Amino acid sequence: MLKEAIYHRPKNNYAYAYNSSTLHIRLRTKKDDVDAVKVIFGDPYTWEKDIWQYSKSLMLKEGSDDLFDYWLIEVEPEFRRLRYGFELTDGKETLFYTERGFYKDVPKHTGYYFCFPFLNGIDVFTAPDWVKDTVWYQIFPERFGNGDASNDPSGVLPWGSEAPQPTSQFGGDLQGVIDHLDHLSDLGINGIYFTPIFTATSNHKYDTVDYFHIDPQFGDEKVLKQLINECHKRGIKIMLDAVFNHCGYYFEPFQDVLKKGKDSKYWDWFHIKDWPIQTDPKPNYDTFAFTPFMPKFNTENQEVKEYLLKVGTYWVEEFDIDGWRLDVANEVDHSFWRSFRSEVKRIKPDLYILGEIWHDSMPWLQGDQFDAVMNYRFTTAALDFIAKDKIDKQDFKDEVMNVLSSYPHSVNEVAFNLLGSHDTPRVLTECGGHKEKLKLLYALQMTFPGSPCVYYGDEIGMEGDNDPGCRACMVWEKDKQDLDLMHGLKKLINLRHRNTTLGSNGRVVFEDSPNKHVLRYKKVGSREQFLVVLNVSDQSAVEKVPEGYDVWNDKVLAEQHLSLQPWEFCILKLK
Ligand code: ARE
Ligand code: CA
Repeated sequence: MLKEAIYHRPKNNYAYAYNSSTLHIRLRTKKDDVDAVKVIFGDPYTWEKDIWQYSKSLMLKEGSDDLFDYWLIEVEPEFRRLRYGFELTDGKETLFYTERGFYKDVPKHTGYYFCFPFLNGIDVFTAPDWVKDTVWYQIFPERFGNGDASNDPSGVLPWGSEAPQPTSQFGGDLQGVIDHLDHLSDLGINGIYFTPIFTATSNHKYDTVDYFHIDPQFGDEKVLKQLINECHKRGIKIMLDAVFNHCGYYFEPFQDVLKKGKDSKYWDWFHIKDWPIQTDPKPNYDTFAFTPFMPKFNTENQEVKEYLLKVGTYWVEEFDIDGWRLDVANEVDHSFWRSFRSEVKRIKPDLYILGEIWHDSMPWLQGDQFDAVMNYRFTTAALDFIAKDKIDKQDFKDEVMNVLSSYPHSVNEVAFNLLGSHDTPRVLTECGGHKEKLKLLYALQMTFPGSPCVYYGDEIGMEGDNDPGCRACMVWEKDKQDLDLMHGLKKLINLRHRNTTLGSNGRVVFEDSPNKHVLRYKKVGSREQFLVVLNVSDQSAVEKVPEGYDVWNDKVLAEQHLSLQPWEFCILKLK
């Protein structure tokens, strides 16, 4: 047994409260090294005649990545406290693993064991229930629909007349979204994520000038209210983008600093290193990246904190929004986010807080800050495997299991799973225009645990390279939309809505396949199971499948050797 590979540390993804009565305990071992693991567990204060009373249970091998196996067990400790250790067997030796290391015999005293001191309800990571049943649609407001020509900025270009440039304006607005809500409802969408809509200078509005008003190019507060009402009537949730890491150059407090220097009462609102302020060749104040137009806030300043928290609560209280997506979330201090969470949840306990983090995010997902992060690791793995043929099936499975085991199940169930966004090339472009690949990606995304998001226009086959290419005007002419693609996606979304095991209520269990390019996984729910088979290849493939109901083609399938056409997939509800 390779002891060096064996790892456990209480809290985070290795030991956490799944809900108010259940603990999940995980263990990592070297891949294919250990045959069985039992957890030894008991209440720390239950002794009889000086002997600690414990039980033993087998752990389930949850999955593996390239280096490790991951083991899991659910425990419901009667008194909400737990001491525990592990008994590992590889056929040759048996070892006991505790907080104090490895032993040949089972340690007698609880002091040696790992400790989950107490399951305090208030500390349990709990994301809003509705999130896992939500299929999001991301809208970049300047480019979705122009419903009101009277608010068009000067120099507006005819809709879709040319490829977008960094400063183009096409006149999209909130009325344009209201006008097209049927399109979203028809697709089965029940959540919209808007990139910023508050007054700002650029077309993307990430350089906020006024946090309390809708950008006049997009409409006003009245139109937003109307939009939110219309959406809520249709069961569509609304998530707005909060840009709290930085403001725009023309934000009044920053302008005041530019004018008055150290005499400005806002001097300490930013991180200014020198006077006079310079923007070239590099700003001498902290910014987002090195963008002088985005001065970074000093969120440790009490006034800044109060100001931004007011923004956070204002739009929830007055406009009843359902979620906040937090821009550049990992560059803002944790203490700010803790206050943010308690403030906004005080007003609306089931508000969704989604942080924009592209990297490992466990420090923000412990229950006191965010409910989820944008799952770009899922995006990259899916694209590298299916769209770009850059990694093989094994690499894909390894990466996915690595991501899933990096977080609690409760976190994975609400992860924001996207295939692309306003910050990446469009998914169809990543597929080299290959629509069959895109359909497989949609099948994967819609049968994966988490909260999937469709980037506007991807459903009808729009293409576009990295920013600004991915931000073209939505195509509304029916004859220019790929309706076949859209109907396929609609069907998948509906399947997901009707069968929650396909979504977050089903755990992913990969299966082997004799075909190198066929990906198989089960979705295991508490009462039912599905089998998903994706043929990621231009060759047909034969796969042995058990008896079940083919929910994609709506027919019963007997146990058989199923022939899959190139790029075909099958979703089977198992008997
Ligand atoms: C503009 C130009 C770009 C140019 C850039 C240079 O359009 O072509 O490269 O300026 O300064 C907003 C606008 C952008 C604009 C940018 C700056 O939408 O169009 O770019 O402002 O003015 C990292 C951050 C992540 C961030 C991305 C972009 O961690 O937070 O970079 N995303 C948010 C928003 C953006 C927004 C901003 C932040 C600023 O979603 O839309 O940009 O408010 C790796 C790294 C990640 C990195 C990621 C993408 O995987 O690990 O950390 O994300 O790549 O670069
Ligand atoms: Ca307009």
